[in-house]
Amino acid sequence: MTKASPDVISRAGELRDTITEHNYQYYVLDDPRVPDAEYDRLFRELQDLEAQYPDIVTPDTPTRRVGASVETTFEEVVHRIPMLSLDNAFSDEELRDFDRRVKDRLKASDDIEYVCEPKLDGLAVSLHYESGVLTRAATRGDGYTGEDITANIRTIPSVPLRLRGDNVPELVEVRGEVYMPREGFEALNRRLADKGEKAFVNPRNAAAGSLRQKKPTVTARRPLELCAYSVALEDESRLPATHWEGLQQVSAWGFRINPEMRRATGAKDCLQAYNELMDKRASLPYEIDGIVFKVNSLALQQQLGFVSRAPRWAIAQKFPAQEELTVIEDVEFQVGRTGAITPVARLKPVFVGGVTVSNATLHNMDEIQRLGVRIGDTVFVRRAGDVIPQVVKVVAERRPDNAREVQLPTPAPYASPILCRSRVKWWPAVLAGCSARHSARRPSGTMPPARHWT
Ligand code: 9MJ
Repeated sequence: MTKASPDVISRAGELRDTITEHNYQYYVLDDPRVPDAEYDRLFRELQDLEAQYPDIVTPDTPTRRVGASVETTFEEVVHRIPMLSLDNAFSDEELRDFDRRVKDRLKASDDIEYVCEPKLDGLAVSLHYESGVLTRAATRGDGYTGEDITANIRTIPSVPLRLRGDNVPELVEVRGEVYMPREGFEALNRRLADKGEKAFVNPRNAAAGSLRQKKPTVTARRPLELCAYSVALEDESRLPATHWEGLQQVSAWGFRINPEMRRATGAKDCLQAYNELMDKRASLPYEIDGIVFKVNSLALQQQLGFVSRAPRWAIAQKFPAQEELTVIEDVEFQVGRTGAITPVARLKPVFVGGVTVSNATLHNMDEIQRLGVRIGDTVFVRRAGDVIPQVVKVVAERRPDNAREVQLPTPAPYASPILCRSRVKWWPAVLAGCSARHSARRPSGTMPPARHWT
């Protein structure tokens, strides 16, 4: 093997730093600094050098996020500090009770300062960095023991393989949530549907399924992100005084932290943060299922301690659920202006995503087949953000004996339907032949015009 010259070693180091910086700008700050073509040239140059001189490869090189032959081990990992869960508050009153308990326990007369964090709906993970390099990533598991998912976590571009900055501690553990942004989730489901594979019910399941892969090459193709929300140091004397400052430190090390985080003093301010985040919920590019309030002072957190499996210094206040169960009472066919026919499920009304929903799109006949929907089925209905409510899963165990198959509308005998691969199209002339139940009537309720969602 040819030994790399000092010039080659130096150029490889320069390329690694430049590419790592571009990755940070792109994946963490969402602010790319170079066009893709330039990035690709740099990446290829580094790949070529490393192929020619394998001994210059470092554990944190950006070319090796996906190890060629490495498989995720899922070996058992005991958490040095347990990854406990959060208590929930389901109403404003329960949040006020929480704040009262905190103040009573601390014998505080002044209002308490909290950090308010969007509660991402993903999977909690723990990342260990030794001398600044990512050495181990684990799932939360039961809070005490998780699974080693290092090879999969390395494929997530917003996870730093090396901490930024010079003054990094010897051993640090960063915790956060791995999640799949809405756009990536929808693109992934489209891709799976095109291949005739089963789609994921929601972004959380998609993120979980992606992390559970044995082959990191599969995980690498999934649009996952990591958002950090806490830090623990071996050398506690290096911890800042507040959780907020800890988050700023984590951000400086190169992690994505949530830009919606803010501080609030007292329960009233917290409830205002809850309402403001609720108003923003639909417009965020990722799903959240609530807001987490954490006592900001680490000294006060320590004083409060833990009860059973949850910290006394934090609580999650939940948002209305975006998925509920209901029953399909009928399926009708809605005809758009272009003649495209969309099956619409008439549902037993259900409160989901903050509104009462009585219709949900079934998209097309392929989708009905893929889901295996029958009239009478109990189904998961999902309404996330401002999108049309969707039927995402049939609960097979709850199928009644009299469940009926969904029938296509019967066309007039003189007209022939045009059957496309993924959608049934009918010429408008055919509509005259449709029965009343399959008429072009626009369904009442929450559905916008067909052209937005067929
Ligand atoms: C989420 N899911 O976004 C925590 N979380 O803190 C945030 N989860 C958490 N914090 C301690 N922002 C345990 C869990």
